[in-house]
Amino acid sequence: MKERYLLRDKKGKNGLGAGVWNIGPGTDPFGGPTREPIPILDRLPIIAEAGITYFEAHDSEIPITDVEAAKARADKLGLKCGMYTPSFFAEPIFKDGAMTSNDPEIRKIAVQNAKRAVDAALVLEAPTVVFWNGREGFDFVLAKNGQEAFKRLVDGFDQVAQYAKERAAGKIRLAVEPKPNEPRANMYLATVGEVLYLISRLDPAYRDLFGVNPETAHSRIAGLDYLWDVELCLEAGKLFHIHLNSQDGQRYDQDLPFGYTEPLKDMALLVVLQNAGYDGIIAFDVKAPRTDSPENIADILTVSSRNLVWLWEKAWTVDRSILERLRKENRNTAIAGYLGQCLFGH
Ligand code: GLT
Ligand code: MN
Repeated sequence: MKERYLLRDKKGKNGLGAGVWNIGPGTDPFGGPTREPIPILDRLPIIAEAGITYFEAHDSEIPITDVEAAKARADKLGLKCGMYTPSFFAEPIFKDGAMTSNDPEIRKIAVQNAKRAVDAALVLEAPTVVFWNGREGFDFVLAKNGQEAFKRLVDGFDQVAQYAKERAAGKIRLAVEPKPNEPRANMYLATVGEVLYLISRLDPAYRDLFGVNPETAHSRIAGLDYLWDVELCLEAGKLFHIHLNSQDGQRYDQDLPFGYTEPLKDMALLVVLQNAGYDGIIAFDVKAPRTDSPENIADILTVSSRNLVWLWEKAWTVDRSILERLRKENRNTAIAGYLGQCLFGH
């Protein structure tokens, strides 16, 4: 097997993570698969072979009935589960929201699924359960009472936290992943700021359990700067996990390879993570494009990994005292130039 990618001198977990969905069959909203779907557990060796240390999965991909088998397969490959997540976005029942559905029965099912995800994460020994806001939102004004919907989120997450605290205290943390739109026109928990606000509204007994899983492309889709979003999470002590990828402007969610569109900003982001001593998992949320052939399906992972390792090394070359001096001298353009110098190696 190929060597695993590791981030030199990173605190804590220094292997890289990727989702089993990252190497899907190549569908998009306008076209069916361009590749034979690979059975989920058969994706694990591909992910391991690509040099990844941590795999991530949804309950729809590795349901509770399959977690033992998945764990055994992963153990043999030396892979660990980095995060597990309930899929609230694919099931027709959650078409108008899971925890924020107007139907109390559906909200109950959402909370049950979330609790089951905690159980599955325990078996997989995943340190984090992520909640992505896929269907929580609205396409039509007044289809939901927004204030009520927010209270439902608070209530739902409090229930999940209570369960996680009882079942898995000290083993599992919960992280919410914001996104502003797609698949809904308007999504609740659209930004890091909203997620932090949500956490501030949770029962004080559970606030410590909750953090954020920011995704660089999601900030970009919102027209926000992902570096600031990550800094905000760090300032709040809430950076529990991170999804890296690239995004070519404000359009549909592309899940491009990390390092592809904004390498200078990506390097700066890594400077911030290094300075903060971030010790959690750095994972990719990328998507093998439908134009890639089956034999090259892992390119999306290896390209992202190599870019990350290279940029991580470049980030270490950034002399913090030079940055500090230029800040003091109020030389903003010179800072941009210095980062370019580090990036381009001159
Ligand atoms: C989905 C979404 C991602 C989330 C995944 C976890 S699902 O692919 O686009 O950003 O991280 O639920
Ligand atoms: Mn993501």
